Amino acid sequence: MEKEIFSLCFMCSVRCPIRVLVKDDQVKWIEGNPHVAGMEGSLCPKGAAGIALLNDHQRLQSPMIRTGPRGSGQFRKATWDEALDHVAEKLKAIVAAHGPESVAMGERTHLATHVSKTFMKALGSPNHFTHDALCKGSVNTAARSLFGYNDAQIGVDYKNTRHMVLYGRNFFESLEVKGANAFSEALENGAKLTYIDPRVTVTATKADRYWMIRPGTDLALNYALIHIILKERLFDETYVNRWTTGLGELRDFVQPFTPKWAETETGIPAAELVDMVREISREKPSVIFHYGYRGASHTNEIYMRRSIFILNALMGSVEAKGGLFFKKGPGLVGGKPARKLTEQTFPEIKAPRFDKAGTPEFPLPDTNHGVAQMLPGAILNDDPYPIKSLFVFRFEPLMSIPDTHNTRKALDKLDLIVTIDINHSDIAWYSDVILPESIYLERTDCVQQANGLKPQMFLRRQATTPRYDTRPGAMILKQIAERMDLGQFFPYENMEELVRWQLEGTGFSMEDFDPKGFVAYGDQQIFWDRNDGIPFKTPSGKIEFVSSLLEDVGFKSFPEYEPVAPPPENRFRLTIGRCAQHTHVSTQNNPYLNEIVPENRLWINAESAGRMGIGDGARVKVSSDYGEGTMRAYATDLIHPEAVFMLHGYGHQAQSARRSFEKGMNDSLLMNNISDMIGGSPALHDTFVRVDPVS
Ligand SMILES: Nc1nc2c(c(=O)[nH]1)N[C@H]1C(S)=C(S)[C@@H](COP(=O)(O)OP(=O)(O)OC[C@H]3O[C@@H](n4cnc5c(=O)[nH]c(N)nc54)[C@H](O)[C@@H]3O)O[C@H]1N2
Ligand SMILES: Nc1nc2c(c(=O)[nH]1)N[C@H]1C(S)=C(S)[C@@H](COP(=O)(O)OP(=O)(O)OC[C@H]3O[C@@H](n4cnc5c(=O)[nH]c(N)nc54)[C@H](O)[C@@H]3O)O[C@H]1N2
Ligand code: SF4
Ligand SMILES: [Mo]
Repeated sequence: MEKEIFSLCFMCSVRCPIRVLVKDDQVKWIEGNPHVAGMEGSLCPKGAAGIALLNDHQRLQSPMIRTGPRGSGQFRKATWDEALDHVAEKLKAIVAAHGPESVAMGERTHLATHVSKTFMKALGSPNHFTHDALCKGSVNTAARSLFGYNDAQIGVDYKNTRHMVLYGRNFFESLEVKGANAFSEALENGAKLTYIDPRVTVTATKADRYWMIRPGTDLALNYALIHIILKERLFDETYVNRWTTGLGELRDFVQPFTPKWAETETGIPAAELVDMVREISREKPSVIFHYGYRGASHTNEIYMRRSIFILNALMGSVEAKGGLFFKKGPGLVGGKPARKLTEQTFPEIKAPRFDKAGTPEFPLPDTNHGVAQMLPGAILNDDPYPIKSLFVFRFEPLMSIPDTHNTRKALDKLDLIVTIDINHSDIAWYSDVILPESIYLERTDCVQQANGLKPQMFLRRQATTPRYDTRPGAMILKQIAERMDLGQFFPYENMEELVRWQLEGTGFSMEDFDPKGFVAYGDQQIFWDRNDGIPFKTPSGKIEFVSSLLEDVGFKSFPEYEPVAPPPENRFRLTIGRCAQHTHVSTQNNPYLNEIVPENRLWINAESAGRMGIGDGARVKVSSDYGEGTMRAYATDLIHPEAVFMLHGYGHQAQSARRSFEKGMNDSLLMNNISDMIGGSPALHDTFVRVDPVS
């Protein structure tokens, strides 16, 4: 008999709602959940390849304990009891000798993150960190500096917008299915798209206006846009007067940044800037300057992200239909959110975080997430104290933290590396113990609290029995904790009990999720009153152009603009990004997806390539001060001459993932590990590379 199960995809972390058809314990079909607006059967290529992951023999199949030198790939299979006992025993010894703060745990935030945080709190270590800083740390801090809310508390009303501006937000390749469908509908209804990227992406081909910006100069562009808006009084005066502070300072600051000045810095004609601003301001407040994730990532990224949010504020598009909105939680409609294990009481932790987030040295990054890229430095320098053990849970430090050689050197200093993964990732290959998690189709997961215009909850539900000897991560961590005598913080025996515990007091039961895969606290969209009712969480209760968050710790709201130097001779600015067919570093070994995009190529401007004797498809050596490798070139006039571009996530070193082993190149090998020390993002685009033909 065929069963229908509503669940959540996890081929990437967007977690689209899905409908899974299962017959005889086999997944026959996966599609977007038809009951969820914007999904209605849609799935991206990665989501569709979930079935290939389920049946892949080249994923992790059982716990493993390392037998040869680290990185040799020599492991023995172990039973769960053996592996968990081994981890607990080693961990006890490390905690006894070096204190609980010598243990760190990194993960890509996921539904069971409250379980991992609980594990670390129970252990007594402050050193839980997520991917957040690597992905959008400076976006998070910029949002807090203006609104008092972080970016995760902000949503985008794509469907009703009249004009969206994207700064390297490659919306139709770096996908989020619901958003892409909603914005496609807006485009069909006549909305406009302005797209800015040194590279012609799929998104560029759908834009009404495309600017091939000189890489790294988005900040200059925005200062000029603000200059024009203020000079021509194109802003939403009622909104700006009511809800912002520091307009005078902003006006004085942008005075020198004329369109003509910006043309020199960005390469975009001054007249086009003026046209765009006039056009978009006619549609205010239903417009979006998208704050993005990646795109231009430099040591002053905080100011670029702030400039994007400021443009929204000037258009009055913050908390507007067709603009940005603050996500509404169940409390606003008299409901209660799902419980989290972290709500329990834990022993006090006195040690500072390894990354110093929240200390005077690095005051502003979000301490809920920490700053992942600080880990290698902390380990190598025993700063602020020795780190001896790393737990990795759905995270890949070797490929996702810049400067792989440096990260590997740091990992070499550790006494214990434990990885909970589903794939033979490079970090699993480099670990001492590998604990395989059941994939998303094989496990029930923690509740997803989905706040938004309408607060809802979603559930990931087990669709099939696990194919191999794997377990859900929330069970694995509980079972280690029990062996450390910390079992009392994990009040469940299986995932269903954990979900039921989370739902206590919400008024919903697990069965309520059966018909549609989600439950809603109400059916009305909630917008706050733009005249008088937007509860900005800044000290002034307003949008702070002059930011108390920044200034209170000695940073300027409007520092002097530093021009972006072109690359030195025979060098290019390394830029990176994603494609629609892969998730970061996770899916390159998936049988279907590997077939579609098996390797990355180096996009290089055709004229520069021609001058250097590099033909399209030729092998090239790409090198920087940090590392080097070879790959094939894609010589094209679709990229700015100052930049080269490669997809992130290739050049895997784990031999057991045979399809992706040594295919293409790992961008992290080339990158300098430096950060925006205000916002917290790594400056992923601050590295220049040499490109040489390989004879
Ligand atoms: N050099 C460089 N670094 C980057 C970026 C870049 O473009 N270039 N991008 C940054 C960005 S935007 C982000 S978001 C981060 C992402 O960084 P990561 O989170 O490290 O990358 P992912 O590929 O999402 O996933 C990492 C690991 O999760 C495993 N995994 C997948 N599904 C599951 C599961 O269900 N359970 C478990 N236990 N494991 C699972 C995968 O096999 C993989 O090993 O990287 C950042 N770092
Ligand atoms: N298919 C797919 N979709 C995903 C993901 C995935 O792994 N795969 N990951 C998800 C995650 S975690 C994230 S963070 C988002 C990332 O989504 P995006 O923020 O859209 O990120 P990227 O794919 O890294 O695309 C970055 C773009 O910035 C351009 N760029 C480079 N330098 C500059 C510059 O100086 N200025 C401007 N304006 N542009 C520049 C690059 O050419 C590239 O096209 O995607 C999400 N969606
Ligand atoms: S964007 Fe694609 S891979 Fe990511 S959750 Fe949605 S369907 Fe799955
Ligand atoms: Mo990300």
